[in-house]
Amino acid sequence: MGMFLHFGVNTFTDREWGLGTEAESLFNPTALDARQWARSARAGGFRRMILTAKHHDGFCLWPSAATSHSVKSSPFRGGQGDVVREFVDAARAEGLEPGLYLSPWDRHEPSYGDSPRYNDFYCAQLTELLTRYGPLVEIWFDGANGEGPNGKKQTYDWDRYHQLIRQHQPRALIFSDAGPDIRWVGSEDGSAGDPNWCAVDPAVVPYPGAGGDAVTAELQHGDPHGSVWRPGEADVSIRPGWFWHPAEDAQVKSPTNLLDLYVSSVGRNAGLLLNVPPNRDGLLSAGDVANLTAFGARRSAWFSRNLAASAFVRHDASGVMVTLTGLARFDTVVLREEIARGQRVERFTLETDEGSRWRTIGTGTTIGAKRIVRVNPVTADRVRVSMTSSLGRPSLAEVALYRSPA
Ligand code: FUL
Repeated sequence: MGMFLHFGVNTFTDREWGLGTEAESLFNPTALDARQWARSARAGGFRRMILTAKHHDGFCLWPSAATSHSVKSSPFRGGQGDVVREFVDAARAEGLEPGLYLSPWDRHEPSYGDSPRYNDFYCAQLTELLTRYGPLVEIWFDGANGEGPNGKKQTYDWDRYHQLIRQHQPRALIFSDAGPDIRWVGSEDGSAGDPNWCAVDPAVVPYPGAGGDAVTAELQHGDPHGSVWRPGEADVSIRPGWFWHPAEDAQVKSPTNLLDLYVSSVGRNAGLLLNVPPNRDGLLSAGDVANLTAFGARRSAWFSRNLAASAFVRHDASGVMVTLTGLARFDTVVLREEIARGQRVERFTLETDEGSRWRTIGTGTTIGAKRIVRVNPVTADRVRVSMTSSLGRPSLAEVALYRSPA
C-alpha cells in the first residue's frame, strides 16, 4: 500500500486540473509539515508515499532549474523552500519509501507540443528528481491529456524517460498504464478486476493514455498468457477529488469504505495507492487523518490473528487441506500463491468439513500475491481449498483464516 499526495497550486485555486496560468504567489502553505503526512501514512499502515512533484498545471514543488514556475518564485519558505526535499526526508524519517509523480502533460511550459524541445525539458526535470533526492521507490507517469482535438500535440519519448530512470534509479519501479513495471489497474475507484492476472500482453496497451474497451479490460484483468509480468496498482482518492477542496471535507471515505477498498485491491492481487491530499496549510486534514488511523487500526485487528497459524496443512495436486487444532469461527480467508514461480490459479473453491459432507463457503478466480475472500461467519475445524482450474500445477504459499472485528 502506498499513499498518494496531490498537492500544488490546485490546492489553492480549488481546481482539479490547473490551467498553467496560475501565479506562483498562490502557493503558500504556511504550516507545511511533511512529517505529519508521513506519520499519518504510517498510522494507516502504508509503506510508500508518492507526491505530485508537478501536476498538469506545470507548477513544480521543487526549485527546478528548467523553469521559474516553481516554489522558488512563491512565498513558501521565502522562496527558499523545496517540498520534494521535505517530503523525501519526512518519508525516510518515518521508515517509508518515497516516490514521485511528474506529469508529462504540462499546460504551463511553452515548449510543450514542440516534441523534441519539450522532451529535453521534461528529461531535465526528471533528471533533477532522479539525482537530487536519494533512492526513489516508484516513478508515476500519468497518461492524462486534456488538450482536446485542437490542442497541442506532444509526442512523448517514453523510451528515453524510462532509460533515464534505469540509469539513475535502477531500483525504482516505473508505473504507467503501459508499465513497464507496474500497470494502472484500469479504474480510479480503488478496485482491481476479477480475475486479475499479473501478466499482460504489452501489445494491447502500447503507450500510457491509450484508450478503448480492449485496453481497459487488459488493464483490469491482465492476461494469463501475457508475455510480461506487470502487477496492477489501484489508485483512488480518500475524497471525491484528487486535490484538497474545502467543500469535500465532509466527504472523506470512512474506515469501513477504506477496508472495502483494501479488499478489492490488495485482496485482489493489486497494490493500493490511496490519495490523501494536503490542505492549504500544508497538512493532511484532521478528518482524513482520523479515518486513515482508524483504517490502520481496524486492518491490524482484523488480520493480526491467523486462526490457521498452527494448523496442519496437506498439499496435493488439486489443492490444500487445512486441519485446525480445534474448532474456529472465521469470516475471512486469505490465500497467497507462490508467485516467484508465476501466477497459476484461475479458479478455486473453499469448503468446510461438515462431518458427512463438504460445504462450499466461497469461490473465487485468480489468487496471485494475495486474495482476500469474505465468507459468511462459519465454525469449522477443517477447510479445503480446491483449485478447480489452473495453468500448470498450482502452488499456494499461504492459507490463513481470520475473524473480522465486530
Ligand atoms: C489522472 C489525472 O488527470 C488526475 O488529475 C490525477 O492526477 C490522477 C491520479 O490521474 O490521470
